[in-house]
Amino acid sequence: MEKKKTALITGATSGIGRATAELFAKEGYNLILCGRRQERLDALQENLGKEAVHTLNFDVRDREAVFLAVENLPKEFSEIDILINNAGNAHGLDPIDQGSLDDWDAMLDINVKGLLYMSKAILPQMVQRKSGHIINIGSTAGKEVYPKGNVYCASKHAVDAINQGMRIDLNAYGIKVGAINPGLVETEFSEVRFKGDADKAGKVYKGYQPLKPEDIADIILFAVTRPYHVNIADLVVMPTAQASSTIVKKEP
Ligand code: NDP
Ligand code: 8X3
Repeated sequence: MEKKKTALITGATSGIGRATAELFAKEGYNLILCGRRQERLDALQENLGKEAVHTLNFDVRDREAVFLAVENLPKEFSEIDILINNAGNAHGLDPIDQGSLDDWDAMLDINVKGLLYMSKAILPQMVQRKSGHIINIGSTAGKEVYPKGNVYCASKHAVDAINQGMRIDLNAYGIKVGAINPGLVETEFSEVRFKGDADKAGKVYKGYQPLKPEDIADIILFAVTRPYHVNIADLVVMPTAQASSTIVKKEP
């Protein structure tokens, strides 16, 4: 029987990460699920099965915590086949002259540096084994810039560049690297962006059918189940109602 693959998913407590965890659990993967909200990690482990799920609670901004968590994985979970760099969010939506420095720090520290810390912690074992698959969750915001998106878009453009750089540098080791770049997906993303303002967040997804986190989970599963010679290198996916970051066909 083929050995069960182990996937580590950052940002597994909500949205795209949680949907991916649920789908991968159904498909029989061993899972390392990461996030900061312990009660959600506990619920995931309870629902998805204690044997197949290991949880890690750390902030991806805390580089020591990232390395400690990866170094101290129990033996059954220590060999990571798939890394899904998903943790991230937008913080604020302001013109550049009015943006908050704390929001800027959060986006660059989480979306860019957090992704780098996670990758740096896990890459040595993939390089040594000459195998592995990294999926970076980018965004349409990493392909184009929209009004008031400034620093969030910059963080996702950085993910786009890092995805390309990883693919180039890891090519020699046979490690697959690819990005999935979603458009509008209804998750807690806008609630975080608007700092808990549920009304404002809800309006982002009104008047059209946004993507569901499960739609992205399906695509991630598709990417990791391609034959070895096929790598989904860079994929953009939007709701049908969306044509670009700023053009969304909404019903009145
Ligand atoms: P959610 O807010 O629903 O989920 C974000 C996840 O990231 C949570 O599990 C959260 O867990 C985790 N996270 C956030 N900050 C940290 C941190 N400092 N350390 C560790 N974990 C953290 O949003 P989405 O599911 O929508 O977002 C997932 C990814 O998809 C992000 O990278 C986002 O940029 C990207 N994306 C989202 C789109 C959308 O429209 N929703 C479109 C394009 C891309 P916890 O709070 O428990 O730590
Ligand atoms: C999330 C999509 O358009 O809100 O990355 O930036 S958007």
